[in-house]
Amino acid sequence: MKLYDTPMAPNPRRVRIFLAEKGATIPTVDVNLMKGEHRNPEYRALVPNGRVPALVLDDGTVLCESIAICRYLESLYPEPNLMGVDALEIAQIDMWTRRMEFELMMPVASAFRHVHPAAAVLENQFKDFGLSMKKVGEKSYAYLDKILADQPYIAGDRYTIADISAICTVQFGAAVSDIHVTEALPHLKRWADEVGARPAVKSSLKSAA
Ligand SMILES: N[C@@H](CCC(=O)N[C@@H](CS)C(=O)NCC(=O)O)C(=O)O
Repeated sequence: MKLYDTPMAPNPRRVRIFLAEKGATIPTVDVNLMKGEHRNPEYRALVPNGRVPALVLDDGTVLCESIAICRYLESLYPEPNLMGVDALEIAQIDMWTRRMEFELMMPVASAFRHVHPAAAVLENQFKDFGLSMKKVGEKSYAYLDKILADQPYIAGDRYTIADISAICTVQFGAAVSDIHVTEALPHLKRWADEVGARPAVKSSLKSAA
């Protein structure tokens, strides 16, 4: 297996954290988005939508979409379980993961892609849209703060892929989208400090070449 990865981006980082939590390592190939390597014909031939991450299996099968990749890896490396053990828990973790993707990752990523000067190589930028997405992201942070007042982790009482999705987003938001977990969000801050201190989360930070 080979993982096509990129250092700073939140989606591939989800897969790196997932693997690290399981104590698994697989070879990775870094794709430099800022240099447009994901648009090279060789990469497009492998991954037609030109996104990262992508997992190439030994028989040449290509899996895209972070959660689909994690689902595959969860089957290969079942422990520790990060995606649910029974019908209800699987559904609940999926529900929260999808919320994290649509309500958190999407606005926070859009705030970067449409506002940050460095993202101009990736996006036809509409700054007003990006700033409106920043506000949507901030509202989602406030919503999560309320959720985390009543439960320790995003999907309930244990750490899961939903937390991995959220911590990648929150740390990305602080780094490049100017969205911050302030003292006014004490429950989100407690969660971000705790999850951010996990060895798998810390070790997954890679700097760009
Ligand atoms: N839904 C996909 C999203 C993948 C994605 O958009 N990845 C970004 C990096 S985080 C990317 O490849 N961007 C390339 C581009 O913007 O052209 C997933 O969950 O993996």
